[in-house]
Amino acid sequence: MKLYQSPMAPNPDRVVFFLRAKGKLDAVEMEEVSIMKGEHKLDAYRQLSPYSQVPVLVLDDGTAITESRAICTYLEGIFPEPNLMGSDPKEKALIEMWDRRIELMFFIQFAGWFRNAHPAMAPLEVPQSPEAAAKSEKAARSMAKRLDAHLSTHEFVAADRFSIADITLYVGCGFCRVMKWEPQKEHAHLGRWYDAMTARGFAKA
Ligand SMILES: N[C@@H](CCC(=O)N[C@@H](CS)C(=O)NCC(=O)O)C(=O)O
Repeated sequence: MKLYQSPMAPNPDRVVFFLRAKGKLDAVEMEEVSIMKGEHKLDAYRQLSPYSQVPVLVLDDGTAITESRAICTYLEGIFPEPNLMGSDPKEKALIEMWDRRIELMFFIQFAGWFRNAHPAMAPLEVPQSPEAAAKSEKAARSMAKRLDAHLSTHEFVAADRFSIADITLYVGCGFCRVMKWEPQKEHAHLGRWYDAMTARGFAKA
């Protein structure tokens, strides 16, 4: 099984951190794809990822799985411990609820800001739009505030325990540095939670 990933890119990091949290990083062969060199647009890579996105997990039978969360669902199935996606219907639903909220209302909003505003993204986001950047920035900042309020009464993002939802938020917060924004420094509860996540070590190379 091989994971095509790009260091520093947030979606691949979600999968790499998930594997590390499972203690299974060594079970998967890694291949680096340089987005900045356009390697994800080459024909051979498109055979695996038709929309030219990273990450992709290629199974030993050749099946290619894209979408970070779908890859994590597969990994959760084959490496069930420690459980990171819920162990009963209620937990599964709550963890998915928070993971999707974070992905849709924070992670993707931040990406919209970054892609439309950062000069390094100009070749990938054509044309960049200052209006789209401003709208996405506002949405990401507003969700950070909501997440801070949630974490003022919760130790973890979902289901009172460590889960994939914590990993998604952690990757998202860390990635915000590319726009010189650290929501975990701006919001005390987010900051407390972020430090606790750092101490768990799943983000350590
Ligand atoms: N929904 C996809 C998003 C994947 C994605 O957007 N990956 C970025 C890297 S973080 C990418 O491949 N960008 C290349 C491009 O936009 O050309 C997932 O969850 O895996």
